[in-house]
Amino acid sequence: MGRHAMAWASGLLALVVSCGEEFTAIDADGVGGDAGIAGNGGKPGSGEAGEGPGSSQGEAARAGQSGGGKTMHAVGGMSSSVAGAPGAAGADEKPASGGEGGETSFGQAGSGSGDACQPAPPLVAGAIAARCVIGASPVVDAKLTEWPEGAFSNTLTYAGNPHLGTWANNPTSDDANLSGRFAVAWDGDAIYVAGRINDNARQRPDTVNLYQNDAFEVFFDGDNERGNYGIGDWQMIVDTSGAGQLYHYPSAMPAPPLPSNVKVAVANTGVAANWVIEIRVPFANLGTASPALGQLLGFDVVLDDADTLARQRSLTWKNTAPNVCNCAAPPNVNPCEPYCNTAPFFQVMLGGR
Ligand SMILES: [Ca+2]
Ligand SMILES: [Ca+2]
Ligand SMILES: [Ca+2]
Repeated sequence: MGRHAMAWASGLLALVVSCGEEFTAIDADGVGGDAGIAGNGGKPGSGEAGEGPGSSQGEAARAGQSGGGKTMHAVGGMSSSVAGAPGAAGADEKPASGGEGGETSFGQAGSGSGDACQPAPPLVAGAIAARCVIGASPVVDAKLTEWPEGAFSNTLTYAGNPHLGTWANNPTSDDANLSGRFAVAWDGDAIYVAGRINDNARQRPDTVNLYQNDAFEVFFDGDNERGNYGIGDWQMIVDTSGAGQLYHYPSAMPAPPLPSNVKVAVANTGVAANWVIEIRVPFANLGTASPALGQLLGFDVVLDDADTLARQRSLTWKNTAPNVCNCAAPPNVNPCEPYCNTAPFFQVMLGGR
């Protein structure tokens, strides 16, 4: 069983799951509202009615993130701050403006002769480029000022990406409900990922299986071998509290916490339940200790959204076969989800500055 199956069996929702079949969700608590997340190619649910700001505020308070407050979270030896969720509807997220000055932008240091980021390799087909930041590495503090806006060109939306769960099929409301953008960078020691996530209601109902919460998942295949999960293959999950887990299919849930040398910081943007995340993963953890210009890693991103219940919808950046899932134990011949097998991943190339 994959993690979806185990999760549904243990949550509020009683359901039967086999990867490749549609999920059936039952609202066991009688509250109503959303149906659970649907299976691959799943059916539309009951819509988004009832996911108002009041629900957001109430759930945020339960998670210790009530409006206006600051909560400190230590993750992987780093502190991260999460401001409270005001619960107000808003436009596209913007990074918090306070205290973000003075950081070096990419491309403003280390250029010129002898630059380890040169020459920039040509982008390989089927890959995105991670920006080389040797000499100007980002600080993992959930302040994304050192990430140029243009770097966030990788998007996840209901209209544009594989998705599961309950959606309105309305671009405006769906994008406010869950959407995101991310950027990737690298230096000689680590790969960095920054994300900007739009959400309308913050929710953290599950402290055991973090993907049931509002969460950002990053997948790596360190040597790009693209098969069953092995050494250097990662699914890391970070929720809006800054807590993180490292899942490794088909290992049993709950997944262990992230290694202490992985740094994560998250912050609320102050608009709706939108949030940002910044991640640093040492290459050594991915089995590729000597990164080089032009090197390829398997890579993928998933966004999870819980608004009134445990996870109600998700977006997957790359998913090669969403309707023919077979997440059976290895050998996994036909994976549909990046948590089953690294084959559905896209690639990130270690690019120039
Ligand atoms: Ca930063
Ligand atoms: Ca949402
Ligand atoms: Ca949410």
